[in-house]
Amino acid sequence: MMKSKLCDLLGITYPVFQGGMAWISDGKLAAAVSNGGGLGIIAAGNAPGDYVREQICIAKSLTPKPFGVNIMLLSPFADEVAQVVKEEKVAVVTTGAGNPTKYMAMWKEAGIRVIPVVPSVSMAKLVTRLGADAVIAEGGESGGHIGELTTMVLVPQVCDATDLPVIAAGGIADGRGMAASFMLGACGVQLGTRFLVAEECGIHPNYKQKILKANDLATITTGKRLGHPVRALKTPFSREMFQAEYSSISDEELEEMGVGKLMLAAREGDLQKGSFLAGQVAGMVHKEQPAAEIIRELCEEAQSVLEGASQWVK
Ligand code: TUI
Repeated sequence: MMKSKLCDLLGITYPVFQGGMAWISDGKLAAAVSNGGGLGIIAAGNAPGDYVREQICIAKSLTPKPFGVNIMLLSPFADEVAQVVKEEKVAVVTTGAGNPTKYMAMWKEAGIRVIPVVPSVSMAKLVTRLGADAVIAEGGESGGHIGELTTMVLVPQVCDATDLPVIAAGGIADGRGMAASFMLGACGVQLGTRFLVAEECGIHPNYKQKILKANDLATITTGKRLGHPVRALKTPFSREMFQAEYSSISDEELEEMGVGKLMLAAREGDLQKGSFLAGQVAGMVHKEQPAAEIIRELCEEAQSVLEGASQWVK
């Protein structure tokens, strides 16, 4: 049994979060993860408030357990979604892709547990001062929008910089990664890519197949020139995006190339034009399973790795 202070803080059985993945992490997936004892998280992504409210209602109808909503702060609908989570009294809000300062007091007053993603020590210190309940230290091995540092160097430095519980994210797909995260000082983990192939994850079958077939070098990072690097599977679209970055096209045109491509991948499985976000662990994800089984397997593996760790001490 893997248990940590995070479980008591949030009322969950296992210290495992399912990452909020835009157009992917819906009410059904979040409920399946929460029913499995982890923390399911609905992704607001670039969607409007009504969509997020609908997904919250679906999750509430499928689980009595706590779940969260991830707010992507670059979204034009971030203000609207920030109000929705307050009105719906969701248990947990995680934030990503920006600085959550302007919403913190409002969410705290509403009794919401606020857990920002921090890509750096300075952001960890800032949200600690603002009253965050925990932080997610997400390394650049992750899929989607990524920071500069790897999980291996970010997690211990964030742990040294804050007394808050730290959840490690980026590059974790199995019990070895979970055990390593605990050794770095984290008390929980967040996984995205492994949950892409959860049975309850409703993405297009092409997306699942691409993850299951991926190898260690299957991902590429684009968007560095625009100041928001994004990791995705290598596909005709992501290779084209990568090349365009080094061409003479304007930032506006480059930005425009990415619009709507996440939805094309998730809903249509469009192998040519879709953007299939995934972390570097894609090559470690080998089978489709129910979300609850993923969580159980992950924690059992981590426990056995941690129990064996004393072999190194002579
Ligand atoms: O947010 C993510 N991953 C995402 S969001 C997303 S949707 C998207 N679509 C188009 C362009 C960009 C994103 C896909 N994947 N992960 C959490 C995360 N947050 N990673 C890094 C950060 C982060 C970066 C900077 C958090 C705070 C931050 O602060 C900068 C500042 O000082 O404001």
